[in-house]
Amino acid sequence: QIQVEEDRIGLSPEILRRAFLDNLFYIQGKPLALATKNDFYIALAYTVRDRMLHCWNSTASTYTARGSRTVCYLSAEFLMGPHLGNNLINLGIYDQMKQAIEGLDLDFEELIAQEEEPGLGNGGLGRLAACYLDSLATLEIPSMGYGIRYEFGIFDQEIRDGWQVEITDKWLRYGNPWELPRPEWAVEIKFGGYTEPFTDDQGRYRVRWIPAWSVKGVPYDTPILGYQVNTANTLRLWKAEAPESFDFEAFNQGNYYRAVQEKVASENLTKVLYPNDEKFEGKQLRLQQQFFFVSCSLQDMFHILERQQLPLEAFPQKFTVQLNDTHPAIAVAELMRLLVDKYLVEWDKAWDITQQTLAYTNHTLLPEALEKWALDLFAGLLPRHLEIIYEINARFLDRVRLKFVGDAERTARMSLIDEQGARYIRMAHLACVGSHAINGVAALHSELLKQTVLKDFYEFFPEKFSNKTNGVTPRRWIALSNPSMTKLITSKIGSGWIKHLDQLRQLESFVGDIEFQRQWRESKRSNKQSLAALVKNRLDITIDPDSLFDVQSKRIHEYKRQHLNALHIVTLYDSIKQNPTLEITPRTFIFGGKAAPGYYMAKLMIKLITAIAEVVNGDPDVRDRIKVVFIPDYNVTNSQPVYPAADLSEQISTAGLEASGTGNMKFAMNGALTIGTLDGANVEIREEVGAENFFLFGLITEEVAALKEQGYNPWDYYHSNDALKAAIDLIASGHFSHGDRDLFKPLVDKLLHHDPFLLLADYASYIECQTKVDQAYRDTQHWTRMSILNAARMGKFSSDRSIRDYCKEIWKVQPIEVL
Ligand code: 26R
Repeated sequence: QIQVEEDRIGLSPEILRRAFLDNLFYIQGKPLALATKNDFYIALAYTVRDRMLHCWNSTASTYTARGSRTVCYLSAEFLMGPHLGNNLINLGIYDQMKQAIEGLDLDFEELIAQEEEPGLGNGGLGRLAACYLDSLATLEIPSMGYGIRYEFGIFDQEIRDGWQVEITDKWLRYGNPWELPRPEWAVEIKFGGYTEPFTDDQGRYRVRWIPAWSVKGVPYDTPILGYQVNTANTLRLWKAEAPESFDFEAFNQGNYYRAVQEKVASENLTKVLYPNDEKFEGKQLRLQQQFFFVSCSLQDMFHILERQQLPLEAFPQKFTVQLNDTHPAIAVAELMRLLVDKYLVEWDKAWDITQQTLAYTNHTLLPEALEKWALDLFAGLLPRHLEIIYEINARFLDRVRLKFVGDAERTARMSLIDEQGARYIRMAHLACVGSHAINGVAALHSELLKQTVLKDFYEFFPEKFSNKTNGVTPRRWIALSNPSMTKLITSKIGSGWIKHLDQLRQLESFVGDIEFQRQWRESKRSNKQSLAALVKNRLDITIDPDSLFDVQSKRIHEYKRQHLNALHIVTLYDSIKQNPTLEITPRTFIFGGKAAPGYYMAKLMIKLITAIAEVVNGDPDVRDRIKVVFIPDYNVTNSQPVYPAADLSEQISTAGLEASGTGNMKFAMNGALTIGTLDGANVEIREEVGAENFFLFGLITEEVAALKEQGYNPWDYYHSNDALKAAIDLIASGHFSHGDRDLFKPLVDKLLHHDPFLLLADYASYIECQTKVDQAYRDTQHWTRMSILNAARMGKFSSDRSIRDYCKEIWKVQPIEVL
């Protein structure tokens, strides 16, 4: 009895090893001699999971006993990254487990690398949700992540002939040891059909929704353990399956095949993650996904309320629901429907509950990313919700008219329905009206929200608006991914900083310490060496760890301006070709990132970078001074060795367009200096690390607006800057495309004739700033000082700080310790 218990919870290397062998045999059914790498990985994962289950259970019972208020984070994306390494860090048994495994002559790192990461997100927004779950658990906040269990996550990227090729992400292929299906808590989700009014037996006017079809939502739960606490919260992802009994008719008619077909159709609902970011497409299946996971999650909350025998009025006391962008904004209408139609709460009371419960975070200002659903599509899928939205709108616009008498234009602007031409439902408006709190994700972004896309709403309810600057978890982004720096920092200031990142400030007292500087450089150098080995291994490109590693990794997008970075490379290349003895700091330009499959210009940007790489890396005149690498399939796993190896972080979006950025934080925390515009969280990073430790360039938001206002003409910049003209001409000439002058024509033409992201206007400033970087890197000591100060002053950008702000100012929740 005690023996079994010990093997499932014991933490010494000896017990871990025995437990691992036990799981290998009893779960994978393999003795050591016959096991594959995947068998080892699964056995290892179960050995870790076993050690989390007590925490998970105690957490649940503690929350129930204490009747705690729960944060429900609703997100269509959770970009969790691999669980194993992170759970080992949070359990505090990384080194013990390594010892246990290596004692069996197995390669520990190789087993960890076996995990297929759950890539259930596109980029920033999904990864933010994952960092927030880590901080919520670490801060001991009762919380639950709710989302979709996509069978295929974000596609895997291959580069063929320099172009992106998409491969389906079969992440569940070898099983997922971290999740537990909970079919007993499945819920039913209805779609389509029509509504009809009726009078119920108490003489009340009501509406009945007669749906046309339904699916079943099955929850899959993953424990989310905090760092060195007993709290293990839950990520609950919903999978769509065929409904239990909807198709009886088909069976009765003997139409067995149709019934089976419908089963297949049901499962399509959660089949695949939409790989678009920042470009809205009104796809019916996407609306189905959104409503599906929102309804599943809200129904789940009602079940919890019932199980705890709490009245409906307690809903906002029991739950606070955060909407991660507008993807779950249909929650406004669905919560109203459940309260009014199912639980017979009167409208005003239901509206109070809804508003008190919901809060909305905006993550983008790009107009093309704002979700608006065509009215007929919406009506076909959610006829009852459309009526509810009309009712919300009618009541809301009455209030607008009362406050702004005679301002019909304002009423039209604020309406939940866009009626200029074809009619659409504006999801951001629905989210604003239905929530008690609205926030942006960096100081600048939150200000711009109030001045631009949500201006009317800010004027109507200013008290709802606030800023919550993003953050990232130091557990994954430092402790796990940068062990050499972690060890060095801990040797100086102890390990408290992993939970209290502000403590990194203590490093400032060592900034002038020559020995510490040397160790700091040595750590960075070894991280660069590791990345170089990876690049050699995977791409067969040799890069020099003593060169400056200049990195831009993020989704490929025109507003993020990877092509501005490319123009700098071409300029350097051209100046070396013109002047072969030119002295420059040797640099390695590293790129990584996926393009949305339907985003032609982004794919062409990838081709441009790989084409430049081919020429530059193949040219003996330049290749010892500059190298260009495109790392394929940039995801959480592949990103983890990148941040620790960077010297320079490229954060070069057009001012006003990057809501926050979070990669910028990961780089700086790992001792990279930033070259960046005053955009998103760059503004606050620069404030924290000090202007003297940040390479600033480019137009500011107001100048961008003014320039566009006065009529921007990229052509003028092209003709008045020789280096710029030379760089663009070289690309247009076919120099990087085997003489093909057509290949990059769409990109070049767009820059010369339209350039909506102002690359040409910012070019001179960018190049000048890069020259300063080049100079600064030669002063090794000074660069090291700046690098240390960057890391030391990043405390603000821990997601723990962000979550504390949300808890205090929006969610009104307190930690509950799990014993
Ligand atoms: C509507 C749909 C196609 C869609 C639009 C936009 C789908 C996904 C997105 C992604 C957006 C919302 C996103 O990821 N935004 C990023 O959020 C990060 C976290 O707040 C920010 O750091 C980053 O600046 C922002 O681009």
